[in-house]
Amino acid sequence: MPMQVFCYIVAMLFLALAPAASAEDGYDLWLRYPKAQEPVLSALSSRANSLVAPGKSTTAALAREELIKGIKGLTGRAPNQVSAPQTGAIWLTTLADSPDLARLPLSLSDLGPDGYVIRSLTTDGKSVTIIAAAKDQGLLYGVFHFLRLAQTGATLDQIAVRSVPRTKLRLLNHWDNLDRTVERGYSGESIWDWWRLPDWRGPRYADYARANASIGINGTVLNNVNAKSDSLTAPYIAKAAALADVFRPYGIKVYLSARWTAPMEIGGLKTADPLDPQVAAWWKAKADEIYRAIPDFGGFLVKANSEGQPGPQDYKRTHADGANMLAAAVKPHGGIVMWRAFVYAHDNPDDRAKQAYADFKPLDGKFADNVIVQVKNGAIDFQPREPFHPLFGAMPKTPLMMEFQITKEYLGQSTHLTYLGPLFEETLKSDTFAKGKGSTIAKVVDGSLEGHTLTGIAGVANIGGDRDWSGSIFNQADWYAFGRFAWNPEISAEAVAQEWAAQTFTADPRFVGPVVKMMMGSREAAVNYMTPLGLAHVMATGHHYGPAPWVSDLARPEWNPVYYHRADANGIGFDRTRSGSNAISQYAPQLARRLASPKTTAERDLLWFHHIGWDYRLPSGETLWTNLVHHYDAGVAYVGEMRTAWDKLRPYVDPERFSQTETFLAIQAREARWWRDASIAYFQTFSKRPLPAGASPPEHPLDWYEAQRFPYAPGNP
Ligand code: GCV
Repeated sequence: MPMQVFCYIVAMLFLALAPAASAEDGYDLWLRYPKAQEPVLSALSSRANSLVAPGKSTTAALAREELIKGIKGLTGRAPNQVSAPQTGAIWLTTLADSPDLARLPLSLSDLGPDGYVIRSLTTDGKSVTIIAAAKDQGLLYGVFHFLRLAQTGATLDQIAVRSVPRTKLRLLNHWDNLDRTVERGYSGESIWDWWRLPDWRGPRYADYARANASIGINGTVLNNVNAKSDSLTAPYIAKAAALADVFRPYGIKVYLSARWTAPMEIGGLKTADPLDPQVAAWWKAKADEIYRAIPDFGGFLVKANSEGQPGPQDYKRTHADGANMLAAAVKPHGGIVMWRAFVYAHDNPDDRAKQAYADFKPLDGKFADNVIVQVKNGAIDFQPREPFHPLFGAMPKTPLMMEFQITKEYLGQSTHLTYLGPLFEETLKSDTFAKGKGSTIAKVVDGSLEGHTLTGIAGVANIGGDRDWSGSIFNQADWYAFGRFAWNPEISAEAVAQEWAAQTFTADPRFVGPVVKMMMGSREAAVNYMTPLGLAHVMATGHHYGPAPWVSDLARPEWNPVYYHRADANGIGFDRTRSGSNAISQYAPQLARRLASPKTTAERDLLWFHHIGWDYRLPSGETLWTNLVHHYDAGVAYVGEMRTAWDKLRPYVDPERFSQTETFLAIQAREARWWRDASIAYFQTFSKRPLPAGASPPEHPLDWYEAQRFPYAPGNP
């Protein structure tokens, strides 16, 4: 036998016999179900050795299969499927499928369609674990909760969980375009293969739905809010319907962003005036057409009269006129309209942070009952830190939906490790004082403050075609946290980080402790090296990648970073008190009073609300200039600490995911330094103060930073 052939056969044999090495590329997210360690292994082996799961629906089958898959992965053995509860069984059922449940003290009646209970108890002398719900969807959520407990090493002996989501709409907003580009997407092309839909339904769609269901997400807006009318044509409705078919068993509804001028662009009408009967009839017929293809279609999301998008104001109508006309079209089918409050106009010279409130506050009480107004967490635009949007608490008669950005347009895009849990928590915990102390944003969005039942939270998705879905392993934590906060707006970011880290890597406390510590300080670090002390929107133009606080020549004043920081020889910051734009008057009087003085404004929001002199003394005794530089330094130092901490975690992480994170942290360290140096070089031209002792000078002169160009940075609109 010739040598080459012999070598080939040996190589083939070797490949065939070698254990299949499946690289940890992040595809499995937090649903990996690796072999459990003690004591979970023994607990699961004895408490999940058999399964009673009488449900017949597709969703009930998915719940059963997920449970089997999880237990098999965690214990090495699938549970036996049996027809009646026995000791060591998991009993996965609704009341309808197991009327015997009515005898048990489970209170299933007020669980709603999504809630569930998980209980260890003894019935007829048999010790079982019950996962019960009113509806099959609750079973699926309950299964994911049970597997989360097992994966995070929780004790499984005395489980007593009862969980009902606090919000009704838990939605991802995809800013995905029909050509598969993604606005502000940093994880590859869109996962929607529009071209090959509706025929080709790739396996990723079901995996996407499963991952979302595992964290309670129940809806997805498929297309960019900067919408094209084509999304509403028959071929694209058929494509959306194909996705809806895949998502339905997982409890995920499909929604579409609607372009306001669609009746003109694809309907042949001469106007898109919401009060024109022909326009209303066109939308009604369009809604009927969509519901014929997608009977459980969720409804429309609309960006109107904002950043060049058309809207009802083009016809001298209000946002309520527009929203209500669309709402009437979907109402007979049970649909809703999510109308965005992200508006600011090129011909309005007022502070951009005030404009949405000015437009929407007078409309309180004027929206139809199937309209929810979607408000970004802050009044400008998803900055590393913004005080909460003043509309929260100011529209008691209108349901308001929170909009967070999961994709990190302004927080380091795909490579910076900036865990967003603390941002979600900080916003949701903020007190609007709308009805006195304790009127938190969590209570506004879960409807409890004003008694609304149409409630929701939306997140601009960070999901794309990358194998790891989100552009980096740690960005998955933001998707995960979003789902967990949408389910319960009062959950803790730290607890969520612990859950995520334990499931995504290992539940070993020697890993979870340090990694959660890293994650918890990471967003503050980005605030420090990008926009400390309440600065905002000093990013480069267009792609928003990197610092450019010097930009001052763009067509609209509010597109320029100089508009936001207002640095001059006297100081820095945007005066939003009565001597300035008076944006503080849009907050409840109790809060507005506090914001009126720099002394009573939280330091983290100082320059958002006040123009402060360079030599102003902060409570620490430092001058503003010194403190500003120290914040930049603290941000850079934190990234260095994360690198050291990560390096020590090497023994707990597979090489693939370890090295991606290691490399991305190195990028972050380089870019944090760039942010710090560029900002200091620029602001020093105004402060004219020396750097505080010990602070290193910027690596390059200011003009070097100003000359940087990145024409191909990803995510550009
Ligand atoms: C979808 C910011 C982003 C835009 C985005 C817009 C919005 O301005 O930079 O890309 O457009 O917000 O939320 O509508």
